Amino acid sequence: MKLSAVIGLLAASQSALAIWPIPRTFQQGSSNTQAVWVSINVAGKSSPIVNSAIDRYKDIINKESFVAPADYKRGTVKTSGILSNLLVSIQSTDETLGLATDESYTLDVPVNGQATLKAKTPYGVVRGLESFSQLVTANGYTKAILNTPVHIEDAPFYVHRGISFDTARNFYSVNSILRTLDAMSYNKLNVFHWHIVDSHSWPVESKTYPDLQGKGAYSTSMQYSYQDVQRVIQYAKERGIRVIPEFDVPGHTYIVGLSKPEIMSCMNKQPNWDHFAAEPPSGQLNIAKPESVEFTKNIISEYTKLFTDNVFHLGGDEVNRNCWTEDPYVQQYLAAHPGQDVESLLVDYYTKVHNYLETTGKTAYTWEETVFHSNYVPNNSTILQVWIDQASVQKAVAQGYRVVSSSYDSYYLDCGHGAWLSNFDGNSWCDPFKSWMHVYNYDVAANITDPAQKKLILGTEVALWSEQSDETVVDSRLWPRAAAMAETSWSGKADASGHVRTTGEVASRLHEQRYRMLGRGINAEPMQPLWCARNPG
Ligand code: CP6
Repeated sequence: MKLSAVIGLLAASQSALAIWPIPRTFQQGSSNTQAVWVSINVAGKSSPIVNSAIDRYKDIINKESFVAPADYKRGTVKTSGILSNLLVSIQSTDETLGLATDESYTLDVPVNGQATLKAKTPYGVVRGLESFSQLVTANGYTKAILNTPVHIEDAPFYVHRGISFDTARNFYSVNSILRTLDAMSYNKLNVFHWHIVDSHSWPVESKTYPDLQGKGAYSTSMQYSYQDVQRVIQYAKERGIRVIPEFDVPGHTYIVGLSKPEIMSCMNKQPNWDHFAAEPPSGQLNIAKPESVEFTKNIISEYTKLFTDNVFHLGGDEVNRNCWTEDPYVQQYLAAHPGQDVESLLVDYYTKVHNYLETTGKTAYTWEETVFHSNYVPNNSTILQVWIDQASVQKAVAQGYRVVSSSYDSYYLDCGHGAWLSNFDGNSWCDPFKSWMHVYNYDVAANITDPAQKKLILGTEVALWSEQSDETVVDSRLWPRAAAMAETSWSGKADASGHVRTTGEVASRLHEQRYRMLGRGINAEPMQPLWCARNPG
């Protein structure tokens, strides 16, 4: 029998390892182990991250009596051993969270006795506990781990596995963000890219320019205080999730103009907004004014302190030239400065802003246009987030940049929800809806063969642009499609023997993960009739 056929059988049967995303390598046996009340203890040194993860997962495991839909008719399995305890150990208590964080772990569940979870760092424990929690299934009136002994050696394929989350077009409560972080941890995602401001609103507190949120938040309740942000960062950290903020400049900044009109160009042009911006309202920082650079530096100075991650996103997407070439101030400035033009002003702006970010010790993260649609050449430590097409990934690594892909064609989860502007024809280029299978099939490394170039691919992010979403729909917009990306980013496209997993092989396991998430309070949308899972094969 071909290996792919065997894997297909496994995926459709009850003996498949019930973990999403699937571990890189694992072996399992044919016994079952009773797991009535699971205690978890630490051997040797511990850390706050480890302790809080253990508390969390004890709760999840002992409260939850998850039974996969395919197992409803299984009945009670015979167990031949009893799990007495899970013993956790770490090599290092270092809680630094960043691109270099080691998330690997080894998990052993014997038929009888004590299970062990070994990791290099506290975050490996976080990932291993998630896997362990997914092994525990309801078994009649008790619980069991099936197919023991289980041996898992796991580590992520990509170091950067994230969600771009836009809280500017519509507002999300802190609670809905925390719930999203929980859901991310259930899928081993580790980057919350917080597209926190955009032209439509500025919900985050600014101590430097209080009017930014004073005039830019939708309401006094639709704001994130410093405390809120710190709570999100701490909650994320406990789940091994980095919070990377984006302050998108110089485009997508109409909202800044409400409090600082003197540094703006093409504010709110009507009715031909589309001559000046990708979506209304138009407005960009006036790059001919030194005050715009000063403003941006002050924003960077303030928020590099509030947001602790070592990476800081500076936007740079969808900059519109007409906004400046038709601005009377820019025209006057250029007339008085022969040899300069809008392109040189933009390079000058990016140079000053990126150089300033560097003085804070942080790494710049930026949309691909900063490099591909301007003459600016940032240094090679800059991380590019590409979204336009697959060729962008190839271009980025060929030029030596580290890259994260959010290809709109595969990873824009907002696509396919219809027009939101009265003058749209109803068929935007972002249609159609991206199914979980479409998301799963995307290969960020397609057509890249040079190992040195492959190494520059840091990972992937799905994007939830929020023109048509807020917390009322966030769970179903994100899940299970973000989980589909999570598996390809954690597990890679292929298994240990090189077989590229197909959507047909993984469907039932993702279906289970969707039910697991429902059980944990995440309203992930259905993938298929429940009947399919109850009548496998
Ligand atoms: N907002 C910002 C957006 C988009 C981008 N940046 C976007 C562009 C095209 C599509 C969907 C979203 N709404 N700030 C592009 C990076 Cl199809």
